[in-house]
Amino acid sequence: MNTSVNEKIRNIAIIAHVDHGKTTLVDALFRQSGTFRENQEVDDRVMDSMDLERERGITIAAKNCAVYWKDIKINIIDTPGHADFGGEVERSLVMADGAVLLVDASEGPLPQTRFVLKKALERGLTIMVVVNKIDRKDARPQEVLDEVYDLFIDLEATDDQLDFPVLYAIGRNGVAQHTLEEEGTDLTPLFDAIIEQIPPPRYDAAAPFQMLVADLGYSDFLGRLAIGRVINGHAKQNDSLVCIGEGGAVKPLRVTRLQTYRGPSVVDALDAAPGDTIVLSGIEDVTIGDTICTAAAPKALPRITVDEPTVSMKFAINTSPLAGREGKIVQSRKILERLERECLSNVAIKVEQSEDKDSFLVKGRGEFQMAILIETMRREGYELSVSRPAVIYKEENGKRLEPIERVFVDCDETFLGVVTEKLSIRKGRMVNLVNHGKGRVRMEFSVPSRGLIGYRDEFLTDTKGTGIMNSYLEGYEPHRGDFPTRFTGSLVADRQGMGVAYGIFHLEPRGEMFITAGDPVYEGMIVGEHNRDNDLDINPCKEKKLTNMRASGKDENCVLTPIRPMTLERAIHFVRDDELVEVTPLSIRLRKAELSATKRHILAGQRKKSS
Ligand SMILES: Nc1nc2c(ncn2[C@@H]2O[C@H](COP(=O)(O)OP(=O)(O)OP(=O)(O)O)[C@@H](O)[C@H]2O)c(=O)[nH]1
Ligand SMILES: [Mg+2]
Repeated sequence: MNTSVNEKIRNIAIIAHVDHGKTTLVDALFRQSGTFRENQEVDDRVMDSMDLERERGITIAAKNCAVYWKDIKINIIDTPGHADFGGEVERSLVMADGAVLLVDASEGPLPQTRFVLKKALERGLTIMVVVNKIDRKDARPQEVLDEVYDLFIDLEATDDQLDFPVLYAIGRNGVAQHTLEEEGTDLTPLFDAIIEQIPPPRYDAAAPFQMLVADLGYSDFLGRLAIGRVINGHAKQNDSLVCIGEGGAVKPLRVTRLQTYRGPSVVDALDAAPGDTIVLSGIEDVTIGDTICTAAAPKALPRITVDEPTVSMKFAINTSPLAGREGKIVQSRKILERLERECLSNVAIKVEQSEDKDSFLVKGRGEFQMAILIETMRREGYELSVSRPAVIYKEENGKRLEPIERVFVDCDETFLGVVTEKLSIRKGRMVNLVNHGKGRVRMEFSVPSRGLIGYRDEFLTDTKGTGIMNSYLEGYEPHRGDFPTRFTGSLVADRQGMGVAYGIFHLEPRGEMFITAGDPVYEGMIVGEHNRDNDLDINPCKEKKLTNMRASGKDENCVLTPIRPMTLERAIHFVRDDELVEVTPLSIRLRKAELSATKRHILAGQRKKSS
């Protein structure tokens, strides 16, 4: 092998726990490298370009971009910090030679810091640590840095890896500095450190063109785009190449267009150079992990592997009596096609046909990732029904093992009791408790993943929005036994019709209502949460009987309690195993899987008998 380096390029991924300031830092890198015209109006968090990313204020998909510093091109991948999108980080690290690990100067390393750092160390990347947000009033940068060292040691970093460069930054102000004492003025120290510390890409100068596809895109003009890093060699427009798919199938392709990154967008490239990240068009049938190379030397690179999915949900056609009224796309074949398309570009998602023809088992990294996929689909016009997320068990020596998470809780000590109680009902065990004596406690639990589904919302309510909870997948353990997913029953409509103020008003004492006057209902639809633990069939369409002796105005006096909007996430967490969420572009409804009250009663009777 004739190893050379491409001094003109650096490839970095920016990695961190959620909200530690990755995307904001990329904004500043753009601004200070002259990516934008002077006076150009640019939004905050440019890289969060998807609608849902902007609405939620979080990064969902890892994205490439590039800046120039002193004639050197720095390819940057802005990655998501939410654990459910961890697959995106794993996928993007194959394009990088180094990683900038951001750590919030107040929060310190958190579970996803651990996950992303572990993945980066495993790939042998050179790591730079940036203690970010040192402007926070509660910043404790020195302590945080110590915690980062501890984390490296805990992850068995080599001596070389432990010798990481450190910078302190206020990403939002575009400032980085080497020490806490100095007063930084801009990001020059960070740019320089990237150029000096991150190794330039290495390649085999004698090898022909070879590229690893790490992402897919789509353009109306160019069709499917294969995005990835050039490992060796060069390529030009019109070159005839081949793509090696999973299993070794070789497909020919002609390069119709070559592009590389400049700022957040792409520009045409005459030549794809080794080490650079390129966007290649000319092949429709390509997936992440494929190798694109020359026909003369068709050698596949190792495929991209990511961690296994941990939760699954059933996606099926919408079979409610209201099906097909609000969505454009309703057929199961279309739903399957859409899900298969998702699998192409979303490496952490897998789809399987389930036993019945009309439903599919979708597997992913967490219920939030699932909710984002469902939300994306409903915005595209799909209607479907989805089940409660279930964790994926493992079988080992005939024993059923379940995923266990290590949960870190930081909350006011007054909530210690309620948090501990709720987690122990869910078969969680406390493993550590630290009371700093300042009114706040830090607790550590080991909890089955299935106990955490839907618990986050409750946790926030229980701690009055002030608690912080983080977790990571610790491993698998023997099943810890059953516990109820919900301690309340459902209020179930017993007929088709429309919610009436009078009827709903008189049901309010029974529990929290999900519908209001004028909302359509059907038999088997869940219209509220029952205060008791059993389901109750009720009639929300009931009208006041009109009598001749009508006291004026009395029947209009039903002032309904305002309902909390039913969000997709709340719905997914609410439903039990015998219930479904009906999703359309306009509505989120809850329903019993079996709509007929009679059939449900027969089923319940049978269950009682057999138990
Ligand atoms: N105080 C302070 N806040 C910052 C700084 N940088 C970013 N923030 C804030 O931190 C929040 C999260 O910023 P993002 O850039 O979206 O964080 P992120 O790491 O990209 O988040 P994900 O991609 O969702 O993991 C935003 O409200 C920012 O305004 C900083 O230097 N100081
Ligand atoms: Mg981000």
